[in-house]
Amino acid sequence: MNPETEFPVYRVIDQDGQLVGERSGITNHQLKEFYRWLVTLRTLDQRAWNLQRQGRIGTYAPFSGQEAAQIGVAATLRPTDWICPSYRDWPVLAYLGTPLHYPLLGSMGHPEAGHIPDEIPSLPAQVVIAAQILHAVGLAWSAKLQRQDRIAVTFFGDGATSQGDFHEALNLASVMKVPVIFVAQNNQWAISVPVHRQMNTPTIAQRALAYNVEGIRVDGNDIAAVYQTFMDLQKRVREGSGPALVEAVTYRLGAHTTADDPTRYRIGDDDTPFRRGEPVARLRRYLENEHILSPSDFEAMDQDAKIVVDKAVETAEAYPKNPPETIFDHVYAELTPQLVRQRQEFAQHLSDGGDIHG
Ligand SMILES: Cc1ncc(C[n+]2csc(CCOP(=O)(O)OP(=O)(O)O)c2C)c(N)n1
Ligand SMILES: [Mg+2]
Repeated sequence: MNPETEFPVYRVIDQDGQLVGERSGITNHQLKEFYRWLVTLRTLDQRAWNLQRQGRIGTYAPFSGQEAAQIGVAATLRPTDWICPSYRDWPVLAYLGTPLHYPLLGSMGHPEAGHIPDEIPSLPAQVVIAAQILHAVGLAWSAKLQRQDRIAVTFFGDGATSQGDFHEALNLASVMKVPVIFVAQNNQWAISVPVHRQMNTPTIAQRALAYNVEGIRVDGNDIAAVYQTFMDLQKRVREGSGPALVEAVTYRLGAHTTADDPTRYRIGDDDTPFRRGEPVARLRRYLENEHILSPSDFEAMDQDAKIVVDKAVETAEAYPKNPPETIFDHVYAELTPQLVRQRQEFAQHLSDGGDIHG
């Protein structure tokens, strides 16, 4: 088997904004709305980075470069579908209705960010790599047993596919034939480890074969390709075709988190095809080439994005500061006696003038 030919990357719009595949079922209006989302989220992500550098928020995991791989999926789902996201998947949650200040709250130590609004059936953003993949299988299995018309979709990274949880999840999902879609965002890096150093297969999609699951590779920087793939796939999975694994080939444009310095390990990647093919510039080129949006439309959308993001920052910063000792409060539903003691000691330490570092 030649994985590169068995699992070709499905693409509709190339990095120069030229149509290289068939555009089907996606209107100009939808593309304009997608562009608005991409620009809004990119603006938010860049602002969050700056806020961290100014000391106004804590550690933050940027998602720039991965917006299309997420929005293109979210746009095909129903409001009842389960979402099991990771820490880098705020675009999915935002598209489904989570207010834009949530990712900022999360980096300011506010527990509210862990409580996605109730009307969105999503688990909190998972930081334990790959854990949410198994949760998605459980949720999809439960939906199947209860004959509910809903599917589960889980998002994770290339690094997560090297975890045992990923393999257990694919195996169980296949055996039980549950309605779950696994979305591996292959952003080429697991912190500082490039994808070829952590797996000995050229694609993630081919791993599906071992579990008798459908495997698909799509250009995750091409929102039209992602959307078209998922319009078709979610319908089949809903109708009972069984689980599927999608590898969205993308690129992490920024650092792993604000605590990371990629210039120490990512040498000379400024001119990679991935960088040039990033989703916002690519869709813009296409909309320009096809005269779907004019320069003044782009200008207006940039301005709108800035206003929306300013508002999100204002909302997040208006929250009262969270007392540091509340870090204990959400470990369990009720504090254990040991945690009660630690909480008291910590609060005392702070009121005696100690800092949060001990
Ligand atoms: C079980 C577990 N092991 C290790 C870590 C530390 N860690 C945090 S992010 C990360 C890399 C994840 O890479 P990938 O799955 O590709 O996701 P990405 O960050 O690229 O979105 C690791 C190893 C963790 N959070 N959980
Ligand atoms: Mg990765």
